[in-house]
Amino acid sequence: MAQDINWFPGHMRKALNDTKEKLSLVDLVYETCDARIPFSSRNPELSKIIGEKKRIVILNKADLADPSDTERWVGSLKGNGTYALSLEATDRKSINKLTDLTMSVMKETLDKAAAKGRTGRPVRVMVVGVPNTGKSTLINTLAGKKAAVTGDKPGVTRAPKWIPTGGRLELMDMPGVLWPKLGDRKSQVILAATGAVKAEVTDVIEVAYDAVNMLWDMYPDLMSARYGECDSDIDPYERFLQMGKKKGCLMSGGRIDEDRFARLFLDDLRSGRIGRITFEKVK
Ligand SMILES: Nc1nc2c(ncn2[C@@H]2O[C@H](COP(=O)(O)OP(=O)(O)OP(=O)(O)O)[C@@H](O)[C@H]2O)c(=O)[nH]1
Ligand SMILES: [Mg+2]
Repeated sequence: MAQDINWFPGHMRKALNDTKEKLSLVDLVYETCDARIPFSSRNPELSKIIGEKKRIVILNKADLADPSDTERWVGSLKGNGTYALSLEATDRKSINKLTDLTMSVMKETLDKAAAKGRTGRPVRVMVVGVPNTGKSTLINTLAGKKAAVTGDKPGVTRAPKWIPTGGRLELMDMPGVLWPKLGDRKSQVILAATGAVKAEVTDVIEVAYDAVNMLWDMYPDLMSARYGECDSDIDPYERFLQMGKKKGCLMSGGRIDEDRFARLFLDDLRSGRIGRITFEKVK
């Protein structure tokens, strides 16, 4: 039986408290999630805190997700006062639609302020979301400079930080936050597989094995293109070993190095080498 994955260090609890405390300082919240797992990468604790505050849900890393699923997700998230769009935070061009949407969401507030003679004040935005969903990257792209630290692992940003963009936006970078109980096993696995959970707190073989099985069910063509054909009735563990063998992950005596293959597979998945995949479909 696989162990539950838990990762909720002190700085995340502090970040949740900071979010609550600093929310009144901002006009708007950008909530980033991972377009490959739009349900599991949204933190219910954050949602509760954000409450009625204006928010734009950003399905980031859209370049790694299945485009038709992303379109469906954006459609299903939008409405009832919530705004949603998909992005590639590393790409300046894809950011323009976020700036446009922000200005249209804020128009009424800015017009009212202008009527009282307060023109040109910056729109203040807090950027929140689960770890590794591209908050700091998005801020850097919006600011046009490397003002926030980024990294290809979760838990990079440790404390809130205001970053002016030099334009109409002032952004507060927040640490990524998870919540103490991370949903069911599938949610835990896809959060870990896509890199929102620190590798050190997971069993990489278990996570890779479960993710491999999910992807064979959902994207058999992409999987066989990268890891070779497999009999459709093959035992899943045999299939995992066969994939490891094909990728040359062998130990002395010809045994499969499961740990090395698991890491190789997760690296392929995170960097998009398997193809554009979305683990969660709109119901
Ligand atoms: N492919 C792809 N990678 C992205 C995108 N946005 C961010 N990344 C990568 O995702 C990783 C995490 O980015 P960060 O900006 O550090 O994420 P964060 O949400 O600030 O993470 P924490 O501070 O740990 O919560 C980095 O390696 C980025 O280069 C994107 O749209 N597409
Ligand atoms: Mg960050």
